[in-house]
Amino acid sequence: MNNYLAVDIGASSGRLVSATLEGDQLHLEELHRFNNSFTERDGHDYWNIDHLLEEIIQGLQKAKQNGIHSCTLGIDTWAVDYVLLDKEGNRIHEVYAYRDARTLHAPDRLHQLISREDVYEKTGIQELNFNTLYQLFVHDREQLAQADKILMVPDYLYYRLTGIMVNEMTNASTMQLLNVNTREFDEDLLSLLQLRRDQFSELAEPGRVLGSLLPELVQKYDLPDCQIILVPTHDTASAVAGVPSQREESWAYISSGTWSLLGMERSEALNTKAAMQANYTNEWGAYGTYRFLKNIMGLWMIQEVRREGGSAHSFAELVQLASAETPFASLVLCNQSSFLNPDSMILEIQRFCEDTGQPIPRTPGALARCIFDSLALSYRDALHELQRLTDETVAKLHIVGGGANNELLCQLTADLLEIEVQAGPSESTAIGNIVVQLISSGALEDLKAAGRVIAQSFPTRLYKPQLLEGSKELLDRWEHLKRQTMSTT
Ligand code: ADP
Ligand code: LRH
Repeated sequence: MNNYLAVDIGASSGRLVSATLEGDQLHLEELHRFNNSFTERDGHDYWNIDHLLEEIIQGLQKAKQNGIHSCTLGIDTWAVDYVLLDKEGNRIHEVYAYRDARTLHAPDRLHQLISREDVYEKTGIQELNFNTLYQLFVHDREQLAQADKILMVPDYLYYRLTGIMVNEMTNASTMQLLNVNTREFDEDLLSLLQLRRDQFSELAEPGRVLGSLLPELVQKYDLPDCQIILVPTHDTASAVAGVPSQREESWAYISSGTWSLLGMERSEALNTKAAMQANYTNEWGAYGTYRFLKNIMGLWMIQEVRREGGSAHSFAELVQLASAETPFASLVLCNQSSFLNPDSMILEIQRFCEDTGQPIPRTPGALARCIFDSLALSYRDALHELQRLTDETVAKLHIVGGGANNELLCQLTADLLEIEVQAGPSESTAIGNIVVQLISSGALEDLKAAGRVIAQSFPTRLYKPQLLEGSKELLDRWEHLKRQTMSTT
């Protein structure tokens, strides 16, 4: 039986999973898991990219120890971060983490040279100050000029494993440098950054067989014989390919991890002015799809609260503690930039509540409750915007990713959005990575068939909307909070 391996690295953790397909049943086994985080050095935040490579090698060694001698392998990670390489293929800088504060004001500066409207019309990508476009805009000019090639993080990992360089499309689209009409790099944006097209590699479609592991790595570390397949290397692209939807009814998703990415899969980009004003994006997906979605601050907020508390509670415990708290006691506007990378998330949440005259959440349970309530209210706004912009009515919302384990947040989402929520699988990203390998090898026909197999193979939980007492007052308070905050920022 064929073994399909997925390396899936999110901002908070990475894993290597192995899968087999038996009839219509996909079996998944996690072989290796590790933490991921960025660290601050000399005032900047960096990823430890060498550590990630070591973890991938360790995972592959475990695969061989588990009897996997030959397999296919795909890699996905978070988006927007990049690596500059010299002519010899060596990295010429540490890899900045997208939350690094150096880009906070970059959009305003860049848009003195080209308008926001023009960039959105070209790229269809929402403005997030950490997009590669803005990161490269503030990157050291000399290093940029020296760069022979610019790869995204997963492209770099593929390169280190195979010696082959490509810019995989789904992740490349998050650079905000691709033109949605030509589906190539936009020359105006490249020249604005003083970059040349040849500093990037070929734009490659997911599904392509890239090559094999470098023989020296196989020998040195005793690795399995792996055929390397390009998957949707942007984790969110893989996550959406891993949704258990047969793509029939009108459905939307929340890819719920470090970020909450709420949107729809579409066959065309929607880069209208209204979409730009609502900050909706058109990221490229597998097989010509687009993810029309919005970034919502997500579970990063609880990750930070947990970390500051010395990781004394598990995520499941924090959900339990939150469930025992008074609902909707204090609310925060999650997408405010102050929550992107504060020195202390706890203090930032407390400051927001104090400034807006709300009770100050002080315990882990109260903080968690405030975060989950506020996220669910943000999802409500985003779903309404999504339906308005696409002129579609969403019949079902899939929640995938680690956040699908959060029963409180899933139920709150069903109640506030007044929609059926199907939660799971929590490993949809690794699953999406694998189904593209299955489609590539001919074992599955397309994403629709994949959705059916995923639905049959992994248990999910259905949350039906329940009537929320006092929802009118709550929604009035939420609207008031938005107006109040707008007038003070
Ligand atoms: P990423 O890929 O962005 O690193 P994941 O999809 O792995 O993120 O999701 C991680 C998040 O999932 C955690 O921050 C946590 O909030 C949530 N999570 C994971 N397991 C549980 C659980 N058992 N109960 C509640 N929440 C959970
Ligand atoms: C989620 C994610 C998201 C991006 C962000 C940088 O992990 O890839 O889709 O916006 O990280």
